[in-house]
Amino acid sequence: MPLEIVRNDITRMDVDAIVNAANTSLKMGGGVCGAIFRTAGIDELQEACDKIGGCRIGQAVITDGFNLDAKFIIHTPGPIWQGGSNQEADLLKASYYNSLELAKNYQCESVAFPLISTGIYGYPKEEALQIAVSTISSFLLHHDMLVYLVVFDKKSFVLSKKLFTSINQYIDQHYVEEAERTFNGIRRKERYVMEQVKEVEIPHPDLYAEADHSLVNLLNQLDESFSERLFRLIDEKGTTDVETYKRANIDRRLFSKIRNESDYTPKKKTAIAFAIALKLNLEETIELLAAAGYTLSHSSKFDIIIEFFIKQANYNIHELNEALFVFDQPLLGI
Ligand code: AR6
Repeated sequence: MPLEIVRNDITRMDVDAIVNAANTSLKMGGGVCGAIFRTAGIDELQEACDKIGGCRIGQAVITDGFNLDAKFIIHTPGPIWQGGSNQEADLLKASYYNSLELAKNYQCESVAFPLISTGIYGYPKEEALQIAVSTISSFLLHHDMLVYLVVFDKKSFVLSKKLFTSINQYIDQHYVEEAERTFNGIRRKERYVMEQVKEVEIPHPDLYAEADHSLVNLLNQLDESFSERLFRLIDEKGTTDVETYKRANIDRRLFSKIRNESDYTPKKKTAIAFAIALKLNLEETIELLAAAGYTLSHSSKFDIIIEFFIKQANYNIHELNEALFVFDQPLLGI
């Protein structure tokens, strides 16, 4: 799990680096800073900080962890809350971001943050937590690191738990989208080449009537893609994305791939699962399948079972899957 919110004393965290909510002169202070200095060893840590000399708000510097379990301490002075119109949000974001970058540069695999600025510096906890979580989760979309957000008091912990669920979903979703984007980028190129070959070899006869037979013109005649058609149907049926992928028995992450790639080509069983979820009639089902390059045929047991259910207007995907299972056919959805 890349971002975990825990309730703990940060000095007890067994991680590669802990982050100190520091001041710009890097002197021992109160709050989490005082606790870190006391556990690490006041003299050694102060000496190391004095060698660095200081740090600007939103920037980050690193020292040894001395007597802490953590190998390193990353010191970042967060902004002092002044009502919100003095770039506090940007500076707080910078504190998290620059600390993470520094941790990455020191090959840290795990880092623990306190809720920077939310004590002596007076930043409202709820807003600070949102900034912390969104900055960390955005960073984790592109980097592998285990990040703990260590909250000390009960109030922010309760809030964190609520946010925690949605943030995990955010990271999950952006991370997959990222991976798929690269994959589809490659596939898009392959498909483009295939389309050129296909279109050059067997152009649509109607298109011969056109004055200009150029490849670009031919490609402009493409119908709407599977994904475009699917999301148009979702709108037309007045349903929601969540209802659709749940009724289709489709994994949320796969659904988000399709949502983000207008030229995504699903497996046939996925395309059919959507037809079932959207309660499409036979004609509409065939149209949706065609957009992904498939059809229903009577030479296939699988297709006939699907056709049977659709004609019965039985759109219960689990019943349909039971039937497919009995007939040794692939099941719908994921
Ligand atoms: N473990 C985890 N979190 C803690 C701990 C701990 N041991 N102790 C406090 N917190 P603060 P700031 C939480 O005041 O607002 C210092 O003097 C605390 O509940 O430590 O950024 C520095 O030297 C709060 O939510 O940091 C600076 O001068 C959060 O840590 C100034 O305070 C941050 O509170 C920085 O103020």
